[in-house]
Amino acid sequence: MREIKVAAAQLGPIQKAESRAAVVARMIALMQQAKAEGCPLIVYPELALTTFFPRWYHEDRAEADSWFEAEMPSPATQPLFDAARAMGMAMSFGYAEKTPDGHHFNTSILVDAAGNIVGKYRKIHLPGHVEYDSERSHQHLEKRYFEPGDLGFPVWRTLGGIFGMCICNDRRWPETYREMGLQGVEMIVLGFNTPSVNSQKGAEGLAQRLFHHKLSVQAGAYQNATWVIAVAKAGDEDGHHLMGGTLIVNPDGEIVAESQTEGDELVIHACDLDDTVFGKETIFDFARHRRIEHYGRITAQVGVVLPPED
Ligand code: CDT
Repeated sequence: MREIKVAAAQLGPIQKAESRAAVVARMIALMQQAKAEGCPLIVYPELALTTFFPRWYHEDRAEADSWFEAEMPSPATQPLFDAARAMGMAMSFGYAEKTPDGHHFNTSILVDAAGNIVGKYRKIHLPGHVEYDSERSHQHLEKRYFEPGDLGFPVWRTLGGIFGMCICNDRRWPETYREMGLQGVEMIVLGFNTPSVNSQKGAEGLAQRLFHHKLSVQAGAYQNATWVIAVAKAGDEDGHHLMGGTLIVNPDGEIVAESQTEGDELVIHACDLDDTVFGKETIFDFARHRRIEHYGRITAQVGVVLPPED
């Protein structure tokens, strides 16, 4: 048994005018609760420090840089790192990263109980658009503000297991999980900000969005025999609603714990990393059962799959 009690720390809405200091205070309050519950690991959402700013159009890139952290720990997050180290808590959270050479990524980090950043992931699947789009009910400008991640989907041997990260839209793509599954991942932590309506398809509302979210996360967990911790930023941000749906999913693809609110809320479960072993040694033993040579030939032309050559 390799049990790790995880706190999925859903954050309620963060308004545009709310300071990072105020958000970090909320994050520390959740961490104190998680510590009191006996959790050594707390997981926060995507872009945890601010409102979901890609909904706001900035013509001037430099102006948009105000949403980014130029270092980590940054001045605003130093109190979070100090609190985590003092409590001996490991954590993961997402933030907008500006690198010293001027690149911009939607990033999440994994920090061990001593406060060392042991893992970094940069979001690969960036949804939305680059320019202001008056046809949409709301803007989703991730493609404007971020470059696709350049780190792949690594895994890290830490906290007594094999950990991976992805961010929000990544969770809808099977290859996200499979990349990490092929490296033996035992727990994937991810944060998300998902508007509860589709900006281009009015009929797609909260119920369908929650369904697709759960479908993706549960399938990814099951098909790769891994735990998945999926953490929302939820609620009404300046009139824009983000769905909740924070989940802890076991390696059988079952939801074992989920949020009940759209506010700051801990979702806790004691996850046994050894629960991944059965799936990895049986139906999803990739080394024994995958038959890549029979899958077909994928040509350089994207999307065209040809039958295998004789
Ligand atoms: N943050 C993020 O990636 N959200 C997307 C919304 C998709 S609609 C442009 C998601 O996949 O949940």
